[in-house]
Amino acid sequence: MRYRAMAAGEGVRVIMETALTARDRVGVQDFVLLENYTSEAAFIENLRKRFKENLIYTYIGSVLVSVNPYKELEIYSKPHMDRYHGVSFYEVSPHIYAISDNVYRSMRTEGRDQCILISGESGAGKTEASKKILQYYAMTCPASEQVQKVKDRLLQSNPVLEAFGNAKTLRNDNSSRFGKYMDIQFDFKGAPVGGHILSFLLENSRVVHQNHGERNFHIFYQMIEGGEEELLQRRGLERNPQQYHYLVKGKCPRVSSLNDRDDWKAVRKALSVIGISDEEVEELLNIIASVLHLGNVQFGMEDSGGVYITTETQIMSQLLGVEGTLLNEALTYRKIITKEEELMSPLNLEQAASARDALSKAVYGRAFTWLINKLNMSLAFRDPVYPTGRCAAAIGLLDIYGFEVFQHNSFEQFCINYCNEKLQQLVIELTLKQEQDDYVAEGVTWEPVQYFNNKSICDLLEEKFKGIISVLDEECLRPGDASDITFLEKLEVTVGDHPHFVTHKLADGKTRKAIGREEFRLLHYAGEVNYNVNGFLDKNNDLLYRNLKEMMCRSENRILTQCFERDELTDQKRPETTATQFKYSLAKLMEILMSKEPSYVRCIKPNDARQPGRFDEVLIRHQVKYLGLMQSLRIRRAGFAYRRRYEVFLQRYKSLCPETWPNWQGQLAEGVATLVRHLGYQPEEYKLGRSKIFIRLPKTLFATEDALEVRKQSIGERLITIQSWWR
Ligand code: AOV
Ligand code: MG
Repeated sequence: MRYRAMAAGEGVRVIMETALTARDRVGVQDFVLLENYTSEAAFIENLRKRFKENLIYTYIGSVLVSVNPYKELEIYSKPHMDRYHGVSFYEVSPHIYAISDNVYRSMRTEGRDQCILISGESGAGKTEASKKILQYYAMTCPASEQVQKVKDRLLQSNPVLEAFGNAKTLRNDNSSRFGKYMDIQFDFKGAPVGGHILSFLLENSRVVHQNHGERNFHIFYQMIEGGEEELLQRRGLERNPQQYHYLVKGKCPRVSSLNDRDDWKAVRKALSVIGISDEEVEELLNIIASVLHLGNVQFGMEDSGGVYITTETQIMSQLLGVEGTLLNEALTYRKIITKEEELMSPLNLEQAASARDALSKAVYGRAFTWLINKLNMSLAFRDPVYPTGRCAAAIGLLDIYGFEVFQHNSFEQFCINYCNEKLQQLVIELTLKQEQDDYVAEGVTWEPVQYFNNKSICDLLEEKFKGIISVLDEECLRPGDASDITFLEKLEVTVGDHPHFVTHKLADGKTRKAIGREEFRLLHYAGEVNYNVNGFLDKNNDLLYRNLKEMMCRSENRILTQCFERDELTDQKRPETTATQFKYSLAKLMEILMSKEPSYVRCIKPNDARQPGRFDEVLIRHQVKYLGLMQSLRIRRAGFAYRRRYEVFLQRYKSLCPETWPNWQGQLAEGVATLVRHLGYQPEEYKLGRSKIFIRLPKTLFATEDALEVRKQSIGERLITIQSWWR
């Protein structure tokens, strides 16, 4: 064996065995080092070994794979951060901090905007990962007093966003119900000086309805549980979520993993750190309270068929800042404007309930947008010397709602899964491109890899004129008998023969039992989902009756006046539908991400029970498959398993060759060539590119690595523990 040439004296076997046992026990820290890299079983086994040892992070080249431990690990302290600060990516064990640091250093050295794309299904750990990255930058980047303020605001934006935008679902007690892309802006010294948040499609239907076992947005429960007595009294609220229809539809107002009272305190503090004034907080809480009261509005039926309100509305009109009579009228009548006249048409019971719910959704949804704008104002980069100056570069963090499948899936899941489909597409395109570019830049021949491309599913969803969203919009705009069912029928005609679209109808006229008559099934990259079309048209239209809008435009609540602007009333153009707005915002997001240097965190959920220590192989195998991890590994291993920049390789192994030790004075490439010749590398085992060495098989690297251990032992140097390299 090659290492024997360098090994001096006794103990070689012992050290070799230590190395092997460690590798055997904790697996390899980078999947590219797996001998049997095409085997899914070997991949999962490696994940399992590491998970068992609480090693939740593993690389595939530069991609970080993270398995949710569902328990607090002692790996996120300041000393841990320090260990990764300024240290080369591969010199330390895999960690979210290593990725964070690497991205930061790339931004600093190349001056190019970066982004970190975090993906994985609901509950896999995306939001936690994004928070850890933010904390890392807040703790390790240089800071003046001014910068400290920005850091605090960046950090405190999280509790606020989570309170208003997250909720308990059946998949995750703290599930993100909006997509978030956050830019952290840095100055020329590398200090964070500002930030900007883009939010995507908040699931505002949750305000008025929650499925069994789910909750409304956290903020409602936090205010009810944690709000001071006087704060609740002034808003006519009782300290009991059971009193509010909007809070108990899912029949679980309390969640054991959440402490609403403590979270309330944290949110109040965060709002003030962000710079939202006391008056604004008051107004914001008035809005939250008004939504709770709206949910309790009940109607009675008049003999004429019209409706009247049977519940008290005074406090609600005060909170909304609108006149009581106007509010009562707007909830029971609809204004119709013809060329000749304006008519007030009475609503029936069903229409009145849906007008009430539409108002609640609009009020909450727009208040959320106001909050994001407010956060952005607070985070805006202001250069004290050059007020119009630009920051040097930015790091973007993408944390969206993960792919989700429930027993009952509706328009919301359709949008969320569409978003995941787009992100997957981007990841495929970018990783392939990055890899290809690396080979071309280094002058090394690229060997193409077969891979699954989900572009055709994205087309099925969003293609102009014939995609599902187009068909949906068409039905939303069509006057007359358009309904959720006619939408489904149109889909069958338009996309019925698409390989990723299925309904209950079989080609031979028989029925497929697993799909309901009001459902269509999409074969997503991540799995099959049946969508029930009920409510698709309404949710896509998201209409608010004109008189409700008019009323809100006159509100005296200062936040609501900013949310409902009068221009909206005079604007003749029909607003874009929800799905189309979402499609445009995703296209814009993709453009932003494409313009930046991407890094990836791929999150895996180990079990559905959310328990620590449980490694559910079937569930994990499924995620490994659809996240395309084997594919990423194959692409990464196509040709060469391992590659390092010359300086990194030489620095690590120079002690193994008398000519490169202690310092190589010549060209880096020559130094590496001399070193590997001395180590006895055969020509077919490696290639030298322009700035990197490419090694074909892991065993070559293992032998070199073992030799390094032997040398360190034999010359009595402090042993760099095998674990630190292999973990
Ligand atoms: P998600 O963002 O991927 O789901 P989260 O980041 O909210 O998932 O993680 C879900 C839960 O898993 C958290 O509330 C923690 O309890 C736990 N968890 C995740 N990562 C870690 C970690 N590194 N260490 C300890 N516990 C962790 V969704 O937003 O639903 O798609 O839409
Ligand atoms: Mg999340």
